[in-house]
Amino acid sequence: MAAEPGPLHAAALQVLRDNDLGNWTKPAPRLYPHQWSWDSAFIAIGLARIDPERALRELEALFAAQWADGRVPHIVFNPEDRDYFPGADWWASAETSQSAPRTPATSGLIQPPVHALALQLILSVANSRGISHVADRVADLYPRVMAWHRYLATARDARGCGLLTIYHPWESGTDNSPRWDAALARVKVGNLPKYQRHDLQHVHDVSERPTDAEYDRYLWLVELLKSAGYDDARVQREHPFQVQDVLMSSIFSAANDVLAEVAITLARPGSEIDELKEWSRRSSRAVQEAWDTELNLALDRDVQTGPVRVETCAGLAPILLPDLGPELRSRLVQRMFGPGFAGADGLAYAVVPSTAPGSIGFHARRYWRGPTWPVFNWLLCWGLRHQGLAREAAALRAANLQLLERPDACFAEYFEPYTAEQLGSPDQSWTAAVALDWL
Ligand code: 2M8
Repeated sequence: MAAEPGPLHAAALQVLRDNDLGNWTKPAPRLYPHQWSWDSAFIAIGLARIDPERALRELEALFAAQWADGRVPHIVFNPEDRDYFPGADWWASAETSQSAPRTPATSGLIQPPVHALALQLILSVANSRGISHVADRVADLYPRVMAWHRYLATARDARGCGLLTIYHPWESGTDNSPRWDAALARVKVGNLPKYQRHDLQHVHDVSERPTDAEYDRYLWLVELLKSAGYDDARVQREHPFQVQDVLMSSIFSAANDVLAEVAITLARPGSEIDELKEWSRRSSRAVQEAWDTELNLALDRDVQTGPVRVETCAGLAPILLPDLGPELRSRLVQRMFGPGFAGADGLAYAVVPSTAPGSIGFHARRYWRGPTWPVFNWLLCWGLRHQGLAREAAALRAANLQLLERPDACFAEYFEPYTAEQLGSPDQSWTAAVALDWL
């Protein structure tokens, strides 16, 4: 007999219910009032076994805002909420690009493509429970997900090298990571319109969020993308921030492999399945080539200056690759659980922090510069499980659940790694969603 869901499960579900706006879910009650791309994918994963129809609606709402060129915007704006900056007006997507939908308003950036993982889980739940109307709607959504992957494989990897290029730290999902410090430092901020941040009003301590100097650069990069009409070919000619992202590329490799399985279940044409498998192999190869034997991590590559030598959780992303060899697999496990990450001295729980303690750019409280993100740990667990490393996946899952079970954890956005203090927003949807999946 299956165990009854316990109080953590009930509390996690309540967070998702409270943040639910009908067809999509806010990432956080106040800090993030719109729909975010990869948050929605993780939310769909958390809901898939509980309510597969609602989980699918989350993805359908997101893909309804897909651009004509296939990109899935990182934010879909809620017209009823103006308490987020930069809002729809700043992005001016529809005014700037023919590809953007007229409505709803969206940003012009992307985020990592975890959506296929959610789609596959929903399809398998629907098929195993005989919920044919959900399986049919997965088949209807599939071409949009395929178009999204095609956009990434072509526009974001114009030379077909396997590494996807990002134009802004916000595209990486690990916004304020030391991964971006050097590239961002080179950005010369021009004539930026005056603006007011809203994020600082929604956290206890402003030092947990990026600095104003960083925000100037973030916003200036958006100005530059707008002046290039959000057009990939133009952006790649002139944009000062272009980095080949190993996390994005590893996720893409895994997601193509998973989407190929969905395509097989849906009896899609063989040519399409072959194409997905080729994109998966290509990215996997390139990420494995980005492995640095000194730092024992995969390194992003700045298009202007070469490998970015920092030690962050993104460097562990090859654990997601479907065709990883045994040697790299065992190095990754050692690195992940070793003294640089989950095995670091003095951590409250043996979970993977966002930046290796003591390495360049590490800060225990700052955004993506040291704290622990349970959602990122979930991704690593997914990878470990798919590598057949069940014992390691179970250990990482257990440590994360212990952290989330603390009475004051409140499904926080991120946690201080030494004290387990909750940071950022409480009641963060994706933290609740991955807890649901783990439970
Ligand atoms: C954070 O990013 C947004 C900008 O997109 C922000 O700081 O305002 C990141 O953690 C990102 O990965 C996440 O999707 C978003 C919403 O949770 O918040």
